[in-house]
Amino acid sequence: MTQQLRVAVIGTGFMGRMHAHAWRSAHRFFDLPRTPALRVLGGTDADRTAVAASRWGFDEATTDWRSMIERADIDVVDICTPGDTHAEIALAALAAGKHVMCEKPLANDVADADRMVAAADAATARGVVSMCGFSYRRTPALALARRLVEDGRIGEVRHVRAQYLQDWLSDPEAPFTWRLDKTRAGSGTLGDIGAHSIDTAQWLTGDDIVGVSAMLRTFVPTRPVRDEQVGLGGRARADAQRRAVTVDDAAAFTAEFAGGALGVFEATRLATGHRNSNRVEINGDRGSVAFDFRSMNELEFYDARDPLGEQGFRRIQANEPEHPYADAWWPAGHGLGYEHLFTHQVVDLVRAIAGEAKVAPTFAEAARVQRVLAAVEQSAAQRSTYVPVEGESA
Ligand code: SOE
Repeated sequence: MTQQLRVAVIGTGFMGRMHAHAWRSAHRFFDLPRTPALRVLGGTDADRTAVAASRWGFDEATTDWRSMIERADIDVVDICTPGDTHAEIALAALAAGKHVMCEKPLANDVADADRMVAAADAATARGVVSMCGFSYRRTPALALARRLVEDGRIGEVRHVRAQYLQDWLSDPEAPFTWRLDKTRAGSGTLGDIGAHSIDTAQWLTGDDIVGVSAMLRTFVPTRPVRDEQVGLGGRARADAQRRAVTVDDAAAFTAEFAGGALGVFEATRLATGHRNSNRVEINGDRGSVAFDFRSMNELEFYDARDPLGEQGFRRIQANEPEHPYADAWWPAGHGLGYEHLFTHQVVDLVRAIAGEAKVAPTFAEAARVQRVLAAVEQSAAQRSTYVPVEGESA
């Protein structure tokens, strides 16, 4: 067994659970230069955190995240909490010399994102690694798409088309959560899943969005407050209090890329019938790539240089040994799932911490996404006026 990498995860929701699974599984399927050890899980409710820590394989549980960061026996802090806490936790962890993984979006606003970038840059000089968890980059089919675009197989990029559609909020009686509170989440669908589309588009094309024209919409202005004792996803009582939603339900925006490509983006959590339809298509002058998470093991590739009589979108199963990450898992054709992306994310972070690979996305890349989010919100507030994206490329 290689030297241990002692991990503290903060957050016991969907992402805390998912990241715990990733830390537990990575070294069991990949040869890693360090062996993750799940030392301590941090949460807000003592009982719930203790139960989760025991089930997810942590040595300890705590409700005091600061105590985790001060410990000499912690090497990595993994932030899986609502966005309003990302900056405070990351700044403290980086100052303490801990490597940091932070869930997306990096922060709730550009100012916090910039503070996190400055702290990460300073910590890098001390050998401390930081990454933002845009997990879809670790999908083998999307990593193949990036390789094809980088290799010029689709030629000059002209169109980027991205829709991220969910429907867990399409029922107006779906209960209020922190994701609907701007002070906690920073924004709604835009920052939650629109951020994935923005990062995926910039990463796949290697090009930055430099300006947007946007609309945001909140279709359901208030939601019932669910009793704490009703489990997540549980129904609120019929006479429950209702609380004002202070974020967007849906976002639609066009985008201009530095290299001239035109982007069309849509993100919503009210697209009835779409549980988690994360789609992206890129059209170049020599071909196209298209991905739909609902068939996450496949990439559609169109090569305009194929003989005319043989042209068409081919569906590539990205599970062959030469596809990114694929050879650590099952024989070709057996496929991977959503959870594998997070294991791959841990693999890449551990290798970066050991100096075997460059870390990506950095906080600087994630701050670039934050700038696009801010420009979308500004444009929407100005009746879709075109708004340039401020700041340098990452
Ligand atoms: C909820 O919309 C959510 O859990 C996002 O927060 C995740 O980033 C995405 O991967 C799945 O959907």
